[in-house]
Formats: sequence, structure tokens, C-alpha cells
Amino acid sequence: MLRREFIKSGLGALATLGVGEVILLGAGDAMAAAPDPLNYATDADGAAHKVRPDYRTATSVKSVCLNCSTVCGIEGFVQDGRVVKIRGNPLDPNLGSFMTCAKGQSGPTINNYPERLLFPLRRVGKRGEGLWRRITWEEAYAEMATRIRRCIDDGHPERVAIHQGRSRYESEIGRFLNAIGSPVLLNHRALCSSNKRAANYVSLGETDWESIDAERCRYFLNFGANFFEAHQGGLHLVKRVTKARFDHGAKLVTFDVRMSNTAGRSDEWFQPYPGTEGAIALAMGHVILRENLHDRAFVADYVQPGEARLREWLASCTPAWAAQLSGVPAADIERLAIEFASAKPAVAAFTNRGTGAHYNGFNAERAVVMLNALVGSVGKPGGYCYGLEEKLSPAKYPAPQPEPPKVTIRTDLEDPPEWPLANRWQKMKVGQVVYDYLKEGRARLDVYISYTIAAPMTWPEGRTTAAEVLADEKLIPFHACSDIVYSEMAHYADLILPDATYLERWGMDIRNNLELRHYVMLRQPMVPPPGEAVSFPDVLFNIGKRLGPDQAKYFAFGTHEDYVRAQCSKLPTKGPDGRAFASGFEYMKHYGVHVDAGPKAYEVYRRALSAEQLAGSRVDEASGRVLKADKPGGKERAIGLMVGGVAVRGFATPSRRFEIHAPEVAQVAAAAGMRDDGLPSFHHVPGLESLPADRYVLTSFKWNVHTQGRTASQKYLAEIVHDNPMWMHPSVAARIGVKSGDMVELTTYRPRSGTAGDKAFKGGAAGKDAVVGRARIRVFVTQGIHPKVLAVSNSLGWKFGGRAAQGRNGNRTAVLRASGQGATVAALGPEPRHDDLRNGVWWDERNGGRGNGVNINAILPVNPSPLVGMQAWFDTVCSVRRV
Ligand SMILES: Nc1nc2c(c(=O)[nH]1)N[C@H]1C(S)=C(S)[C@@H](COP(=O)(O)OP(=O)(O)OC[C@H]3O[C@@H](n4cnc5c(=O)[nH]c(N)nc54)[C@H](O)[C@@H]3O)O[C@H]1N2
Ligand SMILES: Nc1nc2c(c(=O)[nH]1)N[C@H]1C(S)=C(S)[C@@H](COP(=O)(O)OP(=O)(O)OC[C@H]3O[C@@H](n4cnc5c(=O)[nH]c(N)nc54)[C@H](O)[C@@H]3O)O[C@H]1N2
Ligand code: SF4
Ligand SMILES: [Mo]
Repeated sequence: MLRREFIKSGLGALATLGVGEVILLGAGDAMAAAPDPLNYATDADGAAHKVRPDYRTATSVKSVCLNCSTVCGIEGFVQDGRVVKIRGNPLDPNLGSFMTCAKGQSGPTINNYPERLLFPLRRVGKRGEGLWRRITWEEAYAEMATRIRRCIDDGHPERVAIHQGRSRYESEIGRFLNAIGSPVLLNHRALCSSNKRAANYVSLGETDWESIDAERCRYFLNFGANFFEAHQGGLHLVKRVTKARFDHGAKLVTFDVRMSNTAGRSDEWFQPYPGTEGAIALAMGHVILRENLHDRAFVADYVQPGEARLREWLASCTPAWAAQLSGVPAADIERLAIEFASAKPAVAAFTNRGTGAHYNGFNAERAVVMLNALVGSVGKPGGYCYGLEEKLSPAKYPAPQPEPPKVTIRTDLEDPPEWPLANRWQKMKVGQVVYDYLKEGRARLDVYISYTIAAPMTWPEGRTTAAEVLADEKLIPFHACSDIVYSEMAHYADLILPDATYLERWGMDIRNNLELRHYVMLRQPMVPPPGEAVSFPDVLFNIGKRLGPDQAKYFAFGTHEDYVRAQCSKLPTKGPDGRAFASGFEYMKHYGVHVDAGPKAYEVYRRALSAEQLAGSRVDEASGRVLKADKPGGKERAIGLMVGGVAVRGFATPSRRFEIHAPEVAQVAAAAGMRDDGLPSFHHVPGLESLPADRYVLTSFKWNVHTQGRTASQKYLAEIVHDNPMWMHPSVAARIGVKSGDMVELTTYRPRSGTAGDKAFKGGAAGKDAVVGRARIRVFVTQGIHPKVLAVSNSLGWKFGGRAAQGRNGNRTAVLRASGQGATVAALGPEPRHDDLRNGVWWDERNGGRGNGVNINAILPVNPSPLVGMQAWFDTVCSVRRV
């Protein structure tokens, strides 16, 4: 009866779904909904007309973009309840202009996407079947509260987990988990950048991310960052790098296995063999020392180990050695090292995922960062700088009181023992092993709450391991998913919590500032969320209020808006232009940004310790460190370093020096049964040392107009890029006899592990030819790629996410057939009038288009790198044949 009489079908029907009614959603669904798309409005008499935005009459709202992790300050123009235009907020010190990227411009289209999730939905039928009943928020909150309460009462609050992607709500989510007593906040950092962050922490101590003083820099050595298209803060860096190149002829050298837009715009581009950046950087270090081009004083005062030990260690890392490993000519390595060091101190050697997303990524990143220390560019104008306050500290941005105590228990899921450095400096976890841990019974969850993550699409083995575990009710008994569209993640949920988009919600935001001063931004709703969508922090707070008095007291402050208001309470009330405001919150609502005054964070390690800091301290003569106990009789900690008779801050490492040699890493590795000299020495990626002629390395990369799983549903962006043929060097194409446009079959293989840690994971090192998966894919033959590398972008090939993402025009009859459930539809709701997705998806394969691409993650293996656990995305061995 359920199926035959009451079921509505397709996302389009969501708009008219009544409480208690059932809807069928699935991979094939595509249907128009009632809301008019962007720039169309409905008159009082019901007729639709195109809106011609008149910015003079539009309301301006300052906020923060989140179409990628660069989080630019923005200003939205709102007319007739719609965001009709976005521009940059020049007060954002990083952006400093009205400019945004194409993704920033397209953001508002997701607000009006006809296939937004509008109501809480409860699964009926089997998980993953796609049958949903509309429920009220009260029912959703009650179910969540009951299940979480049960875990608390059973003494197992750690069986409640929140798994987040790019959240920006650490404080709010942390409060919720502390209130219920669970430490299990899982994240995506190991998929993203944990090797880079760990490398910066090991070397510099107090930052996970450099802030290159790019505008003043004279020489950029870029190891695997594609900042003209991607990169955390890419837009901010591009602007300054471009200025430096025009203003004073700064040179940009890029290492990338592929001619990215950054490589193509560089003065020189080199294609190293995958995973060999570490060797190249060490060889450059060798040349710099040999030529005595290092900053002798900086190395003597601030670097561990000293010069003699460095020379000894780098003696064998010759350009010839690195050339043999990397394929980059020794003469070039030599020349670049000399050019770089000769331009010191306004130079910067830096990385991103091209260097970090490898099995040896942690050491490779450290080796590159080391180059800045050798030439003394760390902290110098034009050099490799870093800020001091790059997090939302509770002291400055206080959360409402009372706050729950911090949870102190640990679990294997959020602190996996095989990767002892994963959580050493920052909670980076090892997100990609979560599903394997659940499958292997190493962890148990009763309530799994997912937020802004799309594991079946963006995770390695997404459509196999992740989807398999998500579908299994024994392994994940209950899954609540917060999303804005019906994603593949939402498909495997029991409860769908429709979220407000980043243009419809509150929040405080911050990132490292290339102007080297602390700043903060406010995200505020430009328009209210559609339907019954509720911002995720409010969902958590509403559940908290229903958990019982022990928890409810931490959520008595009100709404997320109230929370953010409290966080702004210590901000000034007088604006830079002299305007007065009633509160810090009103100040932030007006400007969107607050920047601290004061000097730029240059050479912070040279800052002298104050008399107050020195009170009660002593100097350890052997190491030169200034030691102090936090309380009388307490444990002593190094707070500074004696340099030239002055007690200075130094670096926030155990030695207070820039640590090229990090004894702690050696100790941790030894405890985990690995041999490590504590130096960023080079070890080849196991399995890549000598690839047979018919094996290649499969790489993936990001487009300038897409961000992982969040932009495919934005029609204008999908229109620009919807297809991802595999890049292939002409020599490979000739070998297997294909040309651009031909189809091939790609086969991927399991990595060969090297360490004790990863031998314990997934049953140990795989056999030589264990296949992960196979995919059919079109090829794009280009000189712009290393002959041993094949490259496929991520971000495409969605089975879910509505018509733009799926690359399918909407058509009612087609939808009903695609649903394949024989469902009769009671009431579909009004025909949308101006729905350019009905016929406007010109790339729909059924109309002769190219379709929506391939999801390559389905065949990429879970592959955490040693110690830190970062996913070694770019090490996958593959073979390819013509079909
Ligand atoms: N447009 C856009 N911007 C984004 C994002 C997005 O998805 N789209 N995502 C944001 C996020 S979360 C992140 S983490 C950043 C990522 O920013 P980036 O790290 O800059 O970008 P990726 O494409 O992940 O990887 C960078 C490059 O590594 C190259 N590469 C692969 N293997 C190797 C190798 O062995 N050696 C070298 N030298 N290079 C190699 C790839 O060809 C690619 O061009 O971007 C952020 N900004
Ligand atoms: N092959 C390959 N895979 C990669 C990478 C790669 O280079 N190659 N890069 C990796 C990197 S760097 C990262 S950071 C990860 C990121 O991967 P994820 O952490 O999965 O993040 P996203 O893809 O950004 O977003 C995931 C989900 O958030 C939903 N979403 C978007 N906006 C909102 C919102 O406002 N509210 C809610 N509740 N949900 C929202 C989207 O619909 C989508 O379902 O991907 C990784 N995956
Ligand atoms: S760079 Fe990222 S944050 Fe900035 S405008 Fe583009 S999408 Fe938005
Ligand atoms: Mo990322």
C-alpha cells in the first residue's frame, strides 16, 4: 500500500511533501521543484519574471564564502529575498579586494537549487533504498535525543560520533560532544593536509600553515601546490605572487607531475617522478651548504642540528643522486638551489598536496620547509613567515557560559594507535580508516552523525568500503546526515537533517593571514534557509536541550546567533572609520571583519621574553633553553632560548629552535617499531622505486571551478567543468594505441606497505597484484604530464546531488521510469516555470553530451602514510589498456 498509493517520487516532489508523506529518492531521480531559480521571481499574481538586479536598491550583507577552504570575506546583495550578487569584502586582509573566484560567484545558485533538501526525512524501508517519510523537527530531535541519551545512560557516550568534513564549527560541535561526554569527533584532515600541517609543527612548533610574505618575495620554489586553481588560500597567494612578479620580477618555479594552471604560469616547470620532492629538496640543501650560501648566523642561533651535523647528513644527497630518483636534471637542481639561496632572505620554498599526499609526504614536506631555515628566510620580510594567533581562541572569542568540561577519554577511532603523530599537535585523526575500523570490529558506534562529508564520493574506496559500511545497519546502527542536497552520503542515512547553506547561517571564521596580523570574520545569513532547513549548530543545540538537565544547562543560552553574539562580545565597538556600535556583534555585522592592530608577525622567534615571562625561569646551559615551571614545583617547560645573551622566544618546538632534527619524531617512531633518524631523510614510496614498463602512478587533482563534493550541484560550475577525461602522455597513448577521446580500462592496485604500523592495518601488506578496482574512462592525450603518471580529477561522477551534479535533464516521465519502483505519484506539486535544469543540462549523455564524468575515488585504495596517517592519494599504482 505504501508503495502504490502514498509515494511521491523525485527530488522535485520534495517541495510539496506533506508531513507523514513518503517520497522515493534515488540515484536516477531528477525532477524540478517549486522554487524559481536564481534571478527569477514570482509576481503577486503568480506570474514569473526575470529579476534584473539593481544593486542600488539591494541590501548589502557582509559574510564569508565557504565554497572552498580559502574562506574569503564577501559582501552579498539581496533583492526580493534572493542573493543576486556576491563580491569580495576588501576589509578581509587576505583578499583585500572586491574580487572573488568563479566558485564564489556561483555560491548563491545553491540557495535556489530546485533540489535542496527542505524538510527532515526519516528512512522507511531498507537503508539505501531511497524511501523517505517527511517528519517534523520535533520528531527528529526526539529520536536523536533518545538514542544519544541511551548511549550516555549505558555508560558509552563514546558510541556517539560526529564525522565532519570542512566544518568551521569546532567550538560548537566540541561543546556538544563535551556535553554528552564523547571524544569521537572525526574529520577529513588526513585526506587533505595532515602531513603538511605536521611538518610545519615539527619544524616551527606553533603553526600548521605558513603565511608567505608573498608580495615582497623574490623567489618562489613551489613543490606541488596548485595555488592558481586550488590551495588553501590560493586566491590570496595568487594575488600577491602576481604582484611580486610584476612589481619586482619575482621568479616562480613549480614542481608538479602535471601542467596545472600554476605550472603553466610559472617561469619554470619541472615534472619530478612522483613522490621524489623530498630528495630534490635535500639535494638543494646540499648545494646551498656546499656553496656556503646558507645564513650562517640563523643556522647557528636557531637551527637544530648545527651546521656540522647538517653538512654530514646532507653530504650524500647530491644533485646527481636526486636527479636519478626524480628525473629532474642535476644541473637544474644545482642552478635552482643557487638562484634561490642567492635571492635570500626574501625567498620561500613551500608545498601542498603534490608533495604531502604521499607515503613519504611528512619527510618530503619537512625537507622543503628546511630550505627556508638554511637560507634564513623564516619570518623575514618577503620570506617564509607565519602568524601567531590563527585559531579562534576562547579567551578572545568566549563561548556562552557555563561550558561543559573537556572530555578526557580516548578511543581508537579518533586516536588510532598505528599513527602516533596524527593527533600530536592538532586533532588530525585518520578519517579514512574509520570505515575499516568499524568493519574490523575495532570500534563500535551506536549513533553516527555526518556533517559536510561525502565519504562515498570523496573518500578512497568511497563506493566500496565506505558505502558498504554506511549501508550496514549492524556496523552503523543509526546514521543522521546533515546535508543541503540529497548526496550519496544522505542516501545512506536514517535521518536527513536539511542544513542551511553557508549563505544562510551564522559563524565565526578565521584563517592564516598573509598580512601577518590576527583577524576574524563573521558569517551571517544573507537570506533565511528555504523550507524547514536548520543550521547544523542549531540542530545540535536543540538536541542538547532535549537530553536532560545535565546536558540542557549547556545549551540554555539560546540559538546559534546568540552563541556567535557571545563570541563577539570582546570585540571593539568603534569602527576603523570612527562609527560607534552598540556591541562587538553589531560591529561585526556591519564590517564583516575585524583586524588586530599592531606590528606584523615578522621574526617572532627573535622577540625578547618579557620580565614577567622570565620571572622564576632558569637557563639550561647545555642547550641554551630558558626553562620555567608553570606552577611552583611543577614540571619545567622550555619557554625561550638564549641568543647572543638575550632571552628570546625562539620557536615553540621542544628545543626552541627550528627543528630539522626532531628527536621526538625519532622516539615516537621507535616506540611504534619504525626506524627513523629524526631527520627528514628520503625514503622512496614503497612500490614506486622501480615501476615496470606497463605500470603507472595514478594522480588526482582539483579544478579551478570545483571543490570536491560541494560544487557539482552548482549549475554554472557544472556547466564549465562536468567531464574528467584521464590525462595521458603521448608515449603511453602510443604504447597502448589510443588517442584523445578513446576509452580505456584503468586498473588500480593495493599499495605495498613498508612499516610495522601499516602492516597491522587492513591485514598487512598486500600482495604484488591485489586489484582495488577497475574503471572505464576517456583519455586526454597531452604533453603536459609526466610519462609515468596518469591523472584524473576528482569532484565529478556523482550519482546523486540532483540534476546539475548528475548531468541529467529533468523530465517527469523519465524520472518515474528511472525510479523503477512502480510508484504512483499522488501529487507532484506545481510545474516549475523557469527551471533551466529541465532542458538546460546540455551535457546530459542522453542528449549526446559528455555526461558528468567519472568518480575516480571508487578505485583509489585507503592508504595512510606512516606516523601521521595522511592519505597517500598520489601513490596509486595502476595499469591501463585500450577497450
Ligand atoms: N578550486 C578548488 N580550490 C580548492 C579546493 C578545490 O577542491 N577546488 N579544495 C581546497 C582544499 S580542501 C585543499 S586541501 C586545497 C588543495 O590544494 P592543492 O594541494 O594546491 O591542490 P591539489 O589538486 O590537491 O594538488 C596539487 C597538485 O599536486 C600535483 N601532484 C600530484 N602528484 C604529485 C607529485 O608526486 N609531485 C608533485 N610535485 N606534484 C604532484 C597535482 O597534479 C596537483 O596539481 O585546495 C583548496 N582549494
Ligand atoms: N581523488 C581525490 N579525492 C580527494 C581529494 C583529491 O585530491 N583526490 N582531495 C581530498 C581533500 S583535500 C578533501 S579536503 C576531501 C573533502 O571531502 P569532504 O570532506 O567529503 O568534503 P566536501 O566534498 O567539500 O563536501 C562534502 C559534502 O558536504 C555537503 N555540503 C556542502 N555544503 C554544505 C552545507 O552547507 N551544509 C552541509 N550540512 N553539507 C554541505 C555536500 O553536499 C557534500 O555532500 O576530499 C578529498 N578527496
Ligand atoms: S577562493 Fe574559495 S572562499 Fe574565496 S571566493 Fe573562491 S570559493 Fe569562495
Ligand atoms: Mo582539502
